[in-house]
Amino acid sequence: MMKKIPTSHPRYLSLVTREQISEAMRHGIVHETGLIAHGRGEAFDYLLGETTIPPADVAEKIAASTLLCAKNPVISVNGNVAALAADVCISLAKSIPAKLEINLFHRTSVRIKKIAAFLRKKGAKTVYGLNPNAKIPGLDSDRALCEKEGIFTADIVLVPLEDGDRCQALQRMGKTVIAIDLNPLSRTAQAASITIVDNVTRAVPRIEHWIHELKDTKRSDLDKLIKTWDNTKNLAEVLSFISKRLNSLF
Ligand code: PTJ
Repeated sequence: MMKKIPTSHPRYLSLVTREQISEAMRHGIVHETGLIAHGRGEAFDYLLGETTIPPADVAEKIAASTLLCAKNPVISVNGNVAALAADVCISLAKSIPAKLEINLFHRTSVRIKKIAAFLRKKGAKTVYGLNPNAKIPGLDSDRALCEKEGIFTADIVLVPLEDGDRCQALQRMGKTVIAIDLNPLSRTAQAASITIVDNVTRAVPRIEHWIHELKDTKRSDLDKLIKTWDNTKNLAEVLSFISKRLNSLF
C-alpha cells in the first residue's frame, strides 16, 4: 500500500515519487537497483533546482525535431521509466508516432511481462520487447536482446535512464541515440547523440510539447534546426548552469 504523504510537506512531490518507485519495486516492475539509480538521479535533480533548465529545453526541442524526421523511432522503456513515466511515454509515442519497446538491464521474462501488462493497462496498444528476435552487436548484457521491427531497425532511439554501453553499441549500428539522464557526467550523457539533462517525468512531456509545436514545420526547416545541435557544447552549458547556480546560492 502506498504511504499517505501530507500535501503540505515541503518535499511532497519528491516523497510521492519515492513511494511510486518503491511500490513499483514491490510489484516487480522496478529492479531493486532501480532505487539506487533513482537516488542518484534525485541528487543531480537538486543541483538543477528540480526544474527544466534552459539548455535541457533546447535539447528537448532538438529531440522532438529529430523524432519527427525519423523513419522508425522507438522509445525504450525500463523498470524505472515504466514506474515514473508510463503515461507520458505512451502519450509521446502516440503523438510522434513511435514504437514502445521494453528493454531491461536486469532482464527476466516475469518482469518483462509485468511491465508489458502495466503499459497495456495504461493504454499502450503494441508493446515490443517480449519476443526478442535480434541482438545489438558488441553488447554482452541482456540489453542486447531486441526486436527486429523495433530497436534493431530503429533509426532514432529515445533511451531514458540508459547505461553507457548500450548507448555506444546503438550508435555503432548507425542509430541516433537521444538520452534522458539527470547526470551530465555519466557515460551515457557523454556518449549520446542528444543528451537531455532533465528528469524523465519533466523531459517526456516537454518533448511532446515540442512535437505539437513543430508538427507542421517543413522537413527542411527541421533539418536546419537539427544541424545546429552540438551535444558537447550543450553539456558544457548544463555544467556552467549548475556551477553558476551553486555559486549564487551562497
Ligand atoms: O529496469 P532495468 O533492469 O533496465 O534497470 C534500470 C536501471 C536504472 C536500474 C539501470 O539502467 C541502471 O543501473 O542504470 P544506472 O547505470 O544507474 O543509470 C541510471 C542513470 O539515470 C543515472 O545516471 C541517474 O542519474 C539517472 N536517473 C535516475 N533517475 C532519473 C534519471 N535520469 C532522469 N530521470 C530520472 N528520474
